[in-house]
Amino acid sequence: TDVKSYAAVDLGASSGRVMVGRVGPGSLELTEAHRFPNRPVRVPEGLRWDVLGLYAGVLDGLRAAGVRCGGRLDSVGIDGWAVDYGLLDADGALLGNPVHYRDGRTEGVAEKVWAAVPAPELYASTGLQYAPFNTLYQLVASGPTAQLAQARRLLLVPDLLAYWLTGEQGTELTNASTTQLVDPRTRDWSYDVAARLGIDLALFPPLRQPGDPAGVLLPRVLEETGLTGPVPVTTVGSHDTASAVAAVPAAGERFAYICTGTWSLAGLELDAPVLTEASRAANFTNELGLDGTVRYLRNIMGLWLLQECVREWGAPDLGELLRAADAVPALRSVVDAGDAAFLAPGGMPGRIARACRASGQPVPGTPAEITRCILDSLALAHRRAVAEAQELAGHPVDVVHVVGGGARNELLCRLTADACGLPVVAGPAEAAALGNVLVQARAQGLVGDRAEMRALLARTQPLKRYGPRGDAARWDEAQARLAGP
Ligand code: ADP
Ligand code: LRH
Repeated sequence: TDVKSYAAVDLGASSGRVMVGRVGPGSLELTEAHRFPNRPVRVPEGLRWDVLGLYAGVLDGLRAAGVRCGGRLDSVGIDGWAVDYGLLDADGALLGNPVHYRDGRTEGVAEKVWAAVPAPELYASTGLQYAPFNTLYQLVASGPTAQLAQARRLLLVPDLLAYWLTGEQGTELTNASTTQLVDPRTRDWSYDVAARLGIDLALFPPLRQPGDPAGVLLPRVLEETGLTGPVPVTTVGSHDTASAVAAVPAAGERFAYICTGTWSLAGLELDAPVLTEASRAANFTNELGLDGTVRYLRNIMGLWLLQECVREWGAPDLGELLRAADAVPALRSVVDAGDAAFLAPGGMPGRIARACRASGQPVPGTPAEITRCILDSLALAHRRAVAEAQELAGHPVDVVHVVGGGARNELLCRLTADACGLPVVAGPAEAAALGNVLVQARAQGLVGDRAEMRALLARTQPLKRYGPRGDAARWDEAQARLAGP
């Protein structure tokens, strides 16, 4: 038939999934083959990813995907969260468990880095926001470790899994752009920055681009998954947010997007980076997207705030919690959802309560009140990011697209429309997997350019629209409470 089957491996910070995408002329259908939790593990030396558990989940998922497709897949693509990596020794074996980006080892490292490369210069060269977990800071933090001394290769997490599946190594560009070691103007390594910080770029295998071939599944992998070979692996936008932005079902260019999952990543798709001092001060990042695009966005703590509370509350039903939060009066208390104080795991309800008290607002007590505070705060941060991105980039928008798991949260979408004062189009929730599938399909000639990919998504995926209501003044007043006395 002329319908092809693609497996998209998508590793989010809260769950991994293997999705099957079927693409034909003018058709696109996505189904879930397998989902598995992604839980950080704390060991005495710090917070780590269970990368072997994730790889086992990927193998289970490929098997499940094969079962749906008669054992035949036309290609596999892998995307995942940014910045983190595994180190390999001279034999190609993994050295230890990849460090979790929420681990505390980069505390105080930024000051050391900025002494060698002043922050404004670093921004002008790499376009990346300051975040303590950027790979650059992680590498400087691990500089003195025995593990780094032994390392001969560094593979970003999706590239590491691709290596285990195929035996081939590469560094995918969109995810490389999150290391803070890439120049967004040349879309190549920032050799000067790396040299001045003593970071050995030879650790990274050569850059590869979304759409490039990435090898074929190894015989042993075919055996374990029951798939019939050969199964090619295709390089996709391996940064999950790059894949998600590729799957924003927008028409034209006047749109903002918010990728809402564990994080909220709010911003614009641009043709060129914005490297101004004002942009740096506002902590906007210039990550790389498909086809020469730049993802100009801000990181907002996102549904992590809620995930952590829900974990602490013993995992109550999310739907019920959101209905109860809907009944709580709006904007009673808000916190700064961009604040790195919320980065580390643990004690989230207490941290939110303290932030409300410190800014002289009523302290939310019940789970419903805390949930409402989180969603109001996220919407407020969305409002600010969407407004500031337009201003800093000189790129006005008429609509906000909300994609990712948060697109399923109707209250969050409604509040975001109200806060931004713009219509919100919500969906698809599995945008990263869809962007992953479409880049594979495009590499095999089934779809055309980005505009065509987006038109196909808009035609085939269920989307929900929210019109803005209410008045901007209420949101301005809430924002003012966070500005301090
Ligand atoms: P990540 O890729 O970062 O792991 P996802 O994009 O999968 O995250 O989003 C996960 C979040 O989506 C959950 O924490 C939850 O808040 C939200 N979510 C998922 N399903 C629903 C739902 N049915 N209703 C409301 N929110 C949902
Ligand atoms: C979202 C994400 C985001 C990064 C963060 C570390 O999953 O990739 O784009 O900033 O994880």
